[in-house]
Amino acid sequence: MQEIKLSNKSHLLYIPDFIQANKIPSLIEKLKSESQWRDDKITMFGKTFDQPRRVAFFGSPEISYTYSKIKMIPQGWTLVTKELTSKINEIYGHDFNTCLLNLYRDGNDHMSWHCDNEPELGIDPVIGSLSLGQERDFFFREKKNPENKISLSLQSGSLLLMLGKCQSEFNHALPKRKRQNGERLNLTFREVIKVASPD
Ligand SMILES: O=C(O)CCC(=O)C(=O)O
Repeated sequence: MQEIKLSNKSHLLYIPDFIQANKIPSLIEKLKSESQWRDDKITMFGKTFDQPRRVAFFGSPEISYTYSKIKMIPQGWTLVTKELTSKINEIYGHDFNTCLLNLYRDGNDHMSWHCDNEPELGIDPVIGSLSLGQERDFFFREKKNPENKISLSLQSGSLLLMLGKCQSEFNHALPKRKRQNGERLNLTFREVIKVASPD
């Protein structure tokens, strides 16, 4: 386990081998086949684009989460998403109650700069992020000083925990990569503390 300090109030825990290597291929297949994948559109600067990844969202039915301006209604837990969430909660003492899957089909799929600061997550949310498949670069950039950039490489089977003020002080992104062109599955774990309004 590696602790990475981003600032006095923001740090990361990186656990490179959270999932044993020989378990990863069947886990990826199970997660892919049991997910109800969404291909959403995003609007930026008045133009509409295909979201550059596929997503699926798991949690209890009363929870909804508005992410990238898209309201996500969870499909019920599958055994595997429930077990992974419970395992992380037990080991690291969190209360994650949702799991968002991001499927990056190739190096062209990506995640733009953002932070996870939606009101449903409360103040200073902890975010867990499990990576399976293609290793990809992952960046943090300080909001008040964008020159301060930290780069990690997220290996298959690794778990990253973003702690403290990571979401208020930093943005993060998973850039396009020509040389990291394989498929990658990412699971992000959040505790949604407020049930969103029905509209
Ligand atoms: O795919 C990743 O590692 C990043 C996912 C992410 O930033 C998010 O879901 O908010």
